[in-house]
Amino acid sequence: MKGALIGCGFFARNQLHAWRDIDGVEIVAICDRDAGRLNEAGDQFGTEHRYSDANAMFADGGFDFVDIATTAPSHRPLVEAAAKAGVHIICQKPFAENMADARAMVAAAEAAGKVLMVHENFRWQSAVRAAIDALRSGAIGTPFFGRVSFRSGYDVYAGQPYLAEGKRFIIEDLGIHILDIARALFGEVSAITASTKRVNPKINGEDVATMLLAHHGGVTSVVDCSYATKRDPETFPETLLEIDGTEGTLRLDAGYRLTIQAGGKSETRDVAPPVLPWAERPWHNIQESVAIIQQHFVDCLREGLVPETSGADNLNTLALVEAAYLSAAEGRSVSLEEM
Ligand code: NAD
Ligand code: 89V
Repeated sequence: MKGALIGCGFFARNQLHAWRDIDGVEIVAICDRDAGRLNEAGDQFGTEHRYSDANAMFADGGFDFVDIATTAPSHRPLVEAAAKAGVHIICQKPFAENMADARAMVAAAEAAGKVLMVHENFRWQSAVRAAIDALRSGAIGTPFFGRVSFRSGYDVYAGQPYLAEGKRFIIEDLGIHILDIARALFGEVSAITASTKRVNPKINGEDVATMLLAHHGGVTSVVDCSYATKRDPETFPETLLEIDGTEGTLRLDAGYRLTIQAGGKSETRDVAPPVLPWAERPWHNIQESVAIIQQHFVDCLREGLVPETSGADNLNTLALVEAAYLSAAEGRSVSLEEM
């Protein structure tokens, strides 16, 4: 299976490492408008075909899928060009800056008969996955309350300076992952209430968001995110969980410790992710999930299955992001039907 990658920036290195480790997959072409980044990635990964223009790369072809690793503003034109070129697509989050663009991308891939998956990787982190699997197996009965929490003071702006520049920040960049985990755990959402705050005066967007979600299945969840939380130990980039069910409780605590209490027993497991050979702490958790989600994409292509985080699925996560911003702006609960 041959692939191409567009966007050789900060995060794409992880994607290139992960592709290199997947059996039967080869990245044969890469593209970036920035010649320095293009050549640095091309030299590191030995990629011969290098392009500054994605349309030229699509015109030359020679690959089955494209991995779009650019930031959101470029996603729609690149996804539409990929669909037109007749290749399968994996696209980074945030999938789009608005619902109209996201729906147009899903429609373009559908019309072309190609698979479109969003690189929504946090639900694929092995610690989070262990919690999802335990919950789905009924380990604590039927859940009725959940807290999905990401609080950190890690300097994310050093590696990703654009995060400090946008009008929107934490819900769009990080909250999107945490809202997606809430969907994976508790199902779809009927209404959301959100409040946001900017604590760090050096950034333009909000760096704190607290959201209350009413899920169709009857769970109420709290999704809270902060990049302004100075604490020790620093837990970046761990998502912590507290879930109450009719038969017990599940906790994913700092240090990747999963505790399930049910039937009078308490079991604690170490669910820490491995540090892959090309990974480094503290990013190893995210880096492992990149390898897992890309393997999932390849497995789906090989077996003709719809990826769990398909473009169509991701519309529901993106709708939560939009609804959260609307709720915070207007100081009211927002029904997802409004999206
Ligand atoms: P970046 O700005 O460092 O890199 C993006 C690269 O894309 C740049 O080199 C830029 O020149 C190139 N580019 C942009 N538009 C292009 C176009 N039309 N044609 C060719 N090249 C183009 O950004 P980043 O920090 O690597 O983030 C990329 C995406 O990955 C973002 O959407 C970000 O939210 C996401 N991200 C995801 C995770 C995750 O865990 N899933 C983690 C970090 C970043
Ligand atoms: O995963 C991400 O999307 C990153 C970060 C962890 C820094 O929020 O942008």
